[in-house]
Amino acid sequence: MSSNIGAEAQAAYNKYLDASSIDEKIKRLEEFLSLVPKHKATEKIVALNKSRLAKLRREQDSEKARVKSISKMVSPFSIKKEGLQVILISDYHTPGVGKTSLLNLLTGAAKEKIGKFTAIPEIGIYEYDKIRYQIVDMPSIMEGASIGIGNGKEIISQLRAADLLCFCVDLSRDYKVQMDLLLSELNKSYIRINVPPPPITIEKSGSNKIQVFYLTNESKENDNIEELTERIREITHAGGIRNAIVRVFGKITLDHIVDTLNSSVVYKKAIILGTKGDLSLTENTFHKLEESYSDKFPLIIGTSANKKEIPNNFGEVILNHLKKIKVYTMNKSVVAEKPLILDATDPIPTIRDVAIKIHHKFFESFDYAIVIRKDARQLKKKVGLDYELKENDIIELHIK
Ligand SMILES: Nc1nc2c(ncn2[C@@H]2O[C@H](COP(=O)(O)OP(=O)(O)O)[C@@H](O)[C@H]2O)c(=O)[nH]1
Ligand SMILES: [Mg+2]
Repeated sequence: MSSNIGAEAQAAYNKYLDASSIDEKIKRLEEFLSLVPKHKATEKIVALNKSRLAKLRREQDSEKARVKSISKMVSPFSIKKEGLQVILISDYHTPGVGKTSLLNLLTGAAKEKIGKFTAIPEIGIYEYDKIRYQIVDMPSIMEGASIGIGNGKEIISQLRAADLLCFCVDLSRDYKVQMDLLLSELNKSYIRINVPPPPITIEKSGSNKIQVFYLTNESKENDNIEELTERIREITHAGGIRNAIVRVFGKITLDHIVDTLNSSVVYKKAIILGTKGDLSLTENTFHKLEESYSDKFPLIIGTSANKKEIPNNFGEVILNHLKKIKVYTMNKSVVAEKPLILDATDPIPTIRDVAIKIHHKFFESFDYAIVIRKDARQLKKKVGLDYELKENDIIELHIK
């Protein structure tokens, strides 16, 4: 480069030539352009390097856009939910407990992943009675998953969306070690298993105090109500809420109050699937597993992927366990092939739920519904929005 650009500018230019990254190049070139004396003799050099700088900036922008689009790419851990989501989980161990084998047995998916370590979820669709169950085979849960070990955060955030968790327990190993790890990591991640949400609500209010109401007879049977009310006030206050209406509907513990204040807490239904039931002595282990956990887990099933053993009505079993029922809609006397799944827990589902679920217009312009119930005295009935539904009802909605 010509000598009339000055030593400082020359030094900056040399650094630009040596720079390896775009950011560094841009920085050095900007430096050079600010140092170089602007006169006729340097005109061209300045223009040339301004142009270089502009190009580098464009490159920098497109690089930034690329990085951004990568970070926006859907993570393999964020699973698009389809049908009822059933997630298989287990502790980390080699060889594995048999999750992928179960996934394959139910859905035919991921055969090539059996016996291999999988770092991301494998997914398959299991269909029973025209109901689709999305079976998710999660990577194993390691000790410390709740603080992020082994993609723990990603795994656990998915569990929060599940309709059902299946604790897969290898019956040829110590079942307690496996159960303890899963229960402990989930509990630390604020996932409560097979317990209903506590009978208490805490609602922020405008008033300048924490008011506590006991709204049912059962709630009035809590020990020492005066002291409990004081504790509720203290805990709610410590949780950062100064003005609230607290409603108590049943017997509660102090942990219930803490959980109610913590919006991260979720309540999930879970079952246990004992695996490798074909191996020796596993029958004995299965009975012990049942004895130890039947209080907490109302459904414990023994399986063997190798012998293709899993209840052949597995779909029905889990639908019942989830306390859901299926009903069918009918349009111009044609019954839909696919059922509609409704929550059969309190309150009992009605025509209103079906109307809302299908389309809001059915609810807004509702006139009447025809319900066909095969084992009822009156096969066909004309009913209103409040009519309570039963499993396998066939429903035709009529709008005004
Ligand atoms: N004997 C027996 N072995 C099984 C069974 N299911 C899985 N395995 C074996 O256990 C190992 C781990 O199985 P895999 O399904 O990959 O477990 P994952 O790591 O939990 O997904 C493999 O070698 C399987 O062949 C079973 O029902 N019986
Ligand atoms: Mg696997």
